[in-house]
Amino acid sequence: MNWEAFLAPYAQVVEELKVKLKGMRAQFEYESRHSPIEFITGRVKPIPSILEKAHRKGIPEHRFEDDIQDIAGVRVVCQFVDDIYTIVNLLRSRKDFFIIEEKDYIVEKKESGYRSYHMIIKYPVETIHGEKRIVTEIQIRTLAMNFWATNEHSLNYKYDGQIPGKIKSRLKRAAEAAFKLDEEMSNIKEEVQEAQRIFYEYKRKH
Ligand code: 0O2
Repeated sequence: MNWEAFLAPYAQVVEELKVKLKGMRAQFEYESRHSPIEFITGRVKPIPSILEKAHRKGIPEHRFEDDIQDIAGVRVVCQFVDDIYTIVNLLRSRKDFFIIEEKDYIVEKKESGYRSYHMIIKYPVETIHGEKRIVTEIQIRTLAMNFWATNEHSLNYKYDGQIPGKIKSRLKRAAEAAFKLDEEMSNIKEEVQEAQRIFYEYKRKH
């Protein structure tokens, strides 16, 4: 496998999508509206992680492009749960990629306690050999969901996917607490947004 050649279009997709999503965020801000996007990150899955997933799921090399759907990954982090669905609707209306699948792990959380909205898309990139459609995963989640997932991800790494039962049940409780935090914040959303608008205007003028 020539990894450099294989991964190059994935890196391009991640960069292009980051630019586009950051553009959306800026547009919300200069229209002086609450931005549903807090921040955006993206990464190309590291080679050892691709190989581990392929091994775990029994995916042969010629199926990597279609069956490992998160080689290119972009994450959109929002303040409020509602914002996630605002982003989902905006992404659904775009004409620059095709949606293959949507997974709502917010309505239906994963066994671990994980919550997020996943959108799997096919994104066309221009290469010197013509257009290539790259399968990409967009994860959309709140700050609280991101906090939980980041910590759980670290623990999974530390324990090589075998988190001890005691920590696992604490993590499940933490996931519920994070969800409760999202619910509580949603109840004062208008107040928070109004305060942020005032602050944004102040920053613009000074
Ligand atoms: P990384 O390091 O983020 O790239 P699978 O990966 O087998 O669970 P599948 O069907 O490939 O499942 O896709 P799914 O469920 O949409 O998960 C893909 C990605 O979602 C994961 O990538 C994580 O980023 C995230 N994710 C899914 N479940 C969990 C979870 O329980 N905890 C955390 N922290 N993240 C999760 P990778 O490859 O695991 O890792």
